Amino acid sequence: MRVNKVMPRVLTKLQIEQYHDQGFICPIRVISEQEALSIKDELEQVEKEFPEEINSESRNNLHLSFAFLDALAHNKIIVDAIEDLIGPDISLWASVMFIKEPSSKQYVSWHQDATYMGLDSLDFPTPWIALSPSNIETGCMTMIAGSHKTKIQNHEDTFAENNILTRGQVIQDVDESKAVDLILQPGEMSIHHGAVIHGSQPNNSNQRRIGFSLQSYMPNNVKQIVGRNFWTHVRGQKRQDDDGMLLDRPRFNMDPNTVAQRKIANENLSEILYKGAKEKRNY
Ligand SMILES: O=C(O)CCC(=O)C(=O)O
Repeated sequence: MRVNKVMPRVLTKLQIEQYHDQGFICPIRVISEQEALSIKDELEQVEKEFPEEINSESRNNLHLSFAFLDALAHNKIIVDAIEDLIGPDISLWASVMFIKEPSSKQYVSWHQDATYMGLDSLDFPTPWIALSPSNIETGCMTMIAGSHKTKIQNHEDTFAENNILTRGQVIQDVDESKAVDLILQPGEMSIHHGAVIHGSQPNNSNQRRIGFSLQSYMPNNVKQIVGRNFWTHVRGQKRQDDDGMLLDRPRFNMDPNTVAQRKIANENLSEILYKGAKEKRNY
């Protein structure tokens, strides 16, 4: 999808072209480093306070339980950048908090996001916001430039212990000569295409690597065809799906209304992501 706008809101014309040509752009400053670190502090506070709600296996759709993450999902700079790429009617499908603990073996194998998302399109953008430094030492994302132009590749489910993808799904033959590391400071984001091949290495540093992946923002014509259509409305005209609902926004952390909606949305998400899989993990 190409949205030709005369005056982009946040992205430069060059960045828009890069997104279409390479399948990703980076870095884009969203909030200050200070603001990112205070979001990280709040995240670590709620991890202590509500360990049932947020933990390594309960990491999907946290924007429905915590108001400070909902605010990030609706951040004007992020949404303006997305509007530059997909136009004015925007809904969010899901979010994932990707945390790699210090000196841990957790990694993400080469994959294309759109493979198991159950959508009738591969063409949608995912912002990934760094809440701590994301670099080669901490295990930043690496993208294969231009790989979004190929079709979805064969993914092998491995369920490997340290692979933090749902199925541990792997694409075997990847042209690593086109690999680009996405280095981000806290408060910066990258945006990647639903079909770009990417992955990330373990965190070899003594600090956590935390990225909030808003996966993904879509225009209203993209439909969920495996599960039900649960969406968070973000901007513009509201979606009208007859097999789902628009989710509410939390008014405060652990708003019981949206915590309950998150449970339903996560059950739906799990059915979609694990459709046809031989095993099912808790995330
Ligand atoms: O956080 C990571 O290392 C991987 C995240 C990812 O694959 C994604 O956001 O699509």
